[in-house]
Amino acid sequence: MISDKDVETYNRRGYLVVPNVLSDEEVAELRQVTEEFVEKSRAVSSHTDVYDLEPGHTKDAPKVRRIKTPHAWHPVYEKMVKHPKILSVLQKLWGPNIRFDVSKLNLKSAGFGSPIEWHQDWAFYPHTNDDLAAVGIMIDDFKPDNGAMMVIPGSHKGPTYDHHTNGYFVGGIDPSKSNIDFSKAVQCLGKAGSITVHHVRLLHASAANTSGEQRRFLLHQYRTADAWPLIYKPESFEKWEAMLVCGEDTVAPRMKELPIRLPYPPAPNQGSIYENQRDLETRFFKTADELAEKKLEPAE
Ligand SMILES: O=C(O)CCC(=O)C(=O)O
Repeated sequence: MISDKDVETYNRRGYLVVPNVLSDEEVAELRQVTEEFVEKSRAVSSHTDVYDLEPGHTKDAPKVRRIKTPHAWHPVYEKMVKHPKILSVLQKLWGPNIRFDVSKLNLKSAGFGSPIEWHQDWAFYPHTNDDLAAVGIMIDDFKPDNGAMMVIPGSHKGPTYDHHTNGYFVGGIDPSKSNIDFSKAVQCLGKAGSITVHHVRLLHASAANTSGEQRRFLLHQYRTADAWPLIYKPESFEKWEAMLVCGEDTVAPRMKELPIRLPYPPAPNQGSIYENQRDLETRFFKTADELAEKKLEPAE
């Protein structure tokens, strides 16, 4: 699925966009199931184990920001976790032994999809080594104006940035307090059925979706089998072993000296990253509402 050159590119830039991974039928199936979930969200009025809701969600106008752990709720999502083409990409990057962690589906709906502020996944779940990545499946075309994920190439080799505000972990970087050169950011664009793979230490974010087209992104977190989490204990060894998606398991974690900051004390707003980031003091992105208000302001 990917070449030696792609592996070199991934190691240098910290991310890849791989086209044509899912068939049109697989994409259509994901879209249909996702629409069914959004339809069912009319029955809820606050965040649940399944739904993270956009501000303004109502029974009549359902607005879902994220479906949490979709692989746990529907076989169409579950099947994606061991998709042979996705695993072949990861095996080319890391070798044979790979463990899944968790999935999430960020919807970023047309006209109101919320932004996600700059962060590194590593700030949430450091491990004994950093051979961890998130795979993002594009369920829609990712275009310049529908909130495609943005990354800062090469940032996976840099520091682990402060994701705290007022002494609490908020899961986002305060742009006014960091020395990050955001002008280096690039968007990960592609057709539906493409995937992104981004390194756990890579800086990434995404703007609000102010376009008329949806941007649904099914994300899976994976790691090499010899990466052991530093800040949480697996629920049971059985469950830990069951997350191995290919190759052989080990009880001998590989250690690497890496810059680590712990996500403690925990975010005042618990829940999804959207909730955590509510306490970020300075934001990089405007929400769709803020952008709409700006457009309505009379010209000076
Ligand atoms: O949906 C996106 O654009 C970014 C996803 C992400 O970084 C996250 O959910 O942690």
